[in-house]
Amino acid sequence: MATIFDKIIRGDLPASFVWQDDICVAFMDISPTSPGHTLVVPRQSVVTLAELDAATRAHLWEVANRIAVAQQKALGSKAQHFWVNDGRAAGQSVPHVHIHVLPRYGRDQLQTMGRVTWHLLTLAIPKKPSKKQRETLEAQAQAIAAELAKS
Ligand code: DGP
Repeated sequence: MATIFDKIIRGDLPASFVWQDDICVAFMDISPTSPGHTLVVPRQSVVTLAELDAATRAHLWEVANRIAVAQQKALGSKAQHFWVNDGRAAGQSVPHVHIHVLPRYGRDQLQTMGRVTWHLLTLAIPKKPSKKQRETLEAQAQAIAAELAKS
């Protein structure tokens, strides 16, 4: 069965893309835990990292790292989490492997803890961002994409 991410990759659902190549895509998380929260997703629709070949796995991490650098330049983040819920029992809600690149801005521990808790508590609830939220995601995506294009 097609995952939400398959539908985004096919263009059947909207998303704010920061990167696309033959192997993977990256787009803004619909429910960001911090401003700029990006997902790196292989075009191959498998659930866990172990189901990918080594070259694809390595490519995903390379793209995730480049996105983190671009987030710092574009959005002023100071550090980031690379976060993988690698299977359902690890809290994965979309059964299509992906790396969260979650920017951190410094002095944001409490805010991030609150947002992570909210994120986990509401994972099962379908999200419908407002027009303004979509515009914010799109603006952040374009800023990150512009930095990636320079690198
Ligand atoms: P995980 O729990 O690791 O499977 O995280 C899945 C993430 O996917 C979660 O942070 C929210 C995000 N997400 C779910 N549905 C959509 C969607 O339709 N569009 C986008 N852009 N992100 C989504």
